[in-house]
Amino acid sequence: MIHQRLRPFPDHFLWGSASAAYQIEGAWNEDGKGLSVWDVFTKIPGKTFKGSNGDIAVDHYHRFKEDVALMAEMGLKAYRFSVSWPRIFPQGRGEANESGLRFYDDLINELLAHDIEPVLTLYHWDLPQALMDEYGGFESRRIIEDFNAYCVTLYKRYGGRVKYWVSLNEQNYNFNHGFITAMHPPGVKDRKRFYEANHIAFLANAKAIDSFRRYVPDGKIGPSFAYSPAYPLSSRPDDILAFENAEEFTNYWWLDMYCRGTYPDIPLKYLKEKGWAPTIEDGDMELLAKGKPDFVGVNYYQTITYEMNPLDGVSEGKMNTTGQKGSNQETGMPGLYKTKRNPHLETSNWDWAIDPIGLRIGLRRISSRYGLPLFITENGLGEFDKVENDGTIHDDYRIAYLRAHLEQCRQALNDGVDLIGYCSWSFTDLLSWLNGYQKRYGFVYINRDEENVKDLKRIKKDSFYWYQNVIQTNGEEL
Ligand code: BGP
Repeated sequence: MIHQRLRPFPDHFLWGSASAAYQIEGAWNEDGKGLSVWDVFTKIPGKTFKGSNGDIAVDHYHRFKEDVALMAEMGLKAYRFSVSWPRIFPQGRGEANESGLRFYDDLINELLAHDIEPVLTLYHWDLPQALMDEYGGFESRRIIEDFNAYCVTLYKRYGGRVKYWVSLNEQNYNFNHGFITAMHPPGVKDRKRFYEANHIAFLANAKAIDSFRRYVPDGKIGPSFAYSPAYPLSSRPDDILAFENAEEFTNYWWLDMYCRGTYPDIPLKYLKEKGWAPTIEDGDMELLAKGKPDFVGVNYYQTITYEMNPLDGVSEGKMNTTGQKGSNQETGMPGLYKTKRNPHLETSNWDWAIDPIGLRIGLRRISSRYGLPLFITENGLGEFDKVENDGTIHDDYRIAYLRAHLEQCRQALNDGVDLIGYCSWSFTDLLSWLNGYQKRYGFVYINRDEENVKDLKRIKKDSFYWYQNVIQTNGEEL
């Protein structure tokens, strides 16, 4: 679709930026916070780049006022952050920790005082370790009640001040790594357990959304989905079939459940034959039907290209977590699909394809299929940054990336997608779960690396001033 004239971004477009508790807060054992699974997992040798962890992260817990002041200086309209569940319930359930609740009170008040709309993520992967020890986290249905009680606590406390809420962040990505590649906690490789736990997470998500309707009737809630739209490697029919497989198994399995409350038929039948389908108990489908969101949160970084994978084909491949370009390996599901490098796209140093048009394609696919408003809750470029001798940081590659993606957002809006906002990933540099601190995403540089916490000084990059102007001109000057 080529538009002759482009309408501008809507007036109340949420120009934002995002983060997650474990990646920025630090203060891992302060003021009554309990352990999360990431506090424990990152300490297992070999799990993260150079053994990096979020013990101190970028010390946002102690420096949030300075960080919010920078957001205000930039003119940010929205800030997406997550609440650490074990900061609120150190044991996962039981009595709430008042100091934890107060921290987010202060953060929310600080944002509102600067006219920044808080966008609160309920779950960005930091499950209380206590619940993992007690019943295996998402492998037990007990988590549905505990997660709901935690969410209701936050609804009651913040519901009057926070309008936008994200339920689960990237359930697809997090569970894939938790139960298939073993790169996230609980570090399991078992497809049956993957689909079972994932189903329980859907139930927890639906229950939390159902409760939201009672406690925050005027609010808006939706999950954030890690959407990598699938492409076929070529027009060969079996590559097209591989791409269809990938879209159904890696995307619609989640999106259909969130938006329609059902699993797509063809993957479900296949999984039943393999013995991997989740157990669906009486009442599950009724609860899942209550989980319909107000918007779909889209975390977009790249498209993924697929070709057919034989039955004895590849299933596991090493992922580039070092920034050594070209070290990423193919992966797939035998009999369904395998990933291929797209010959038409450039990649980052972490081998992520750079594909702005893919964002427009993805937004259109979701919009056409489900007819819901969309909110880009993450999009950004992880790269090495260099501080010049005079203290400046010229991240023109990041500006180019963000600009190109925002241009496609505008195209998508003109196509008819109801896009309500855009949160870049991320506001400050932060811990990249598996890739340490050298894979930087922020508008604001943080002076630290894996070995050395240094002074954690905040330095504005060129992209800071660029995005400031984008917001000021409501996207007219990209
Ligand atoms: C998403 C996560 C974020 C963030 C981002 C960048 O999957 O929701 O928390 O980390 O990706 O990924 P990475 O840090 O692996 O480069």
